[in-house]
Amino acid sequence: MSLRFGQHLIKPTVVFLKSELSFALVNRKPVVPGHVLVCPLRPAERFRELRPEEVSDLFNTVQKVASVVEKHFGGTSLTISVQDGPEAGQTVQHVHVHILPRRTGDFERNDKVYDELQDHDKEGQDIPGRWRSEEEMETEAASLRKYF
Ligand code: AMW
Repeated sequence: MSLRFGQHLIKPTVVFLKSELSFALVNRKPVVPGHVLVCPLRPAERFRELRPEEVSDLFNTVQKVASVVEKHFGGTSLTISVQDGPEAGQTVQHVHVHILPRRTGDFERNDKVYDELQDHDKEGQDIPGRWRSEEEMETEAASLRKYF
């Protein structure tokens, strides 16, 4: 069964973890290798709308997923980020936590990752020709699913 991610319908084949109240999916336009997303199952738009048990499940899931993607993608640090509202760069109207494995020298200036997060899915950037193939996303999801 497909899962809703804001305005998108997400195939189960690109989802690699489902908990009681959250799910994790691979990204169609990752900023770095291993850039994945964790969302509440309920399509709440803003972080403030989440119930305490949803916040708890979401961040417990983030912690598990973050450890796995850091290891799997050979990172040595992580950027964990929420763009909460359009002025903060949110384009999908469904709370989601970005998890990005980081390593030395991945950006010329370390905080440039935040510029990239702002820009990578803006109009003009987020076009089908720049998305990963479904096959690539499914292969990545399958290899991450094995950790859970
Ligand atoms: W936001 O700018 O709303 O904080 O981030 C939305 C994220 O969701 C981006 O990283 C974007 O690449 C990703 N994304 C959007 N639609 C899909 C989709 N259908 N499948 C996977 N990732 C998606």
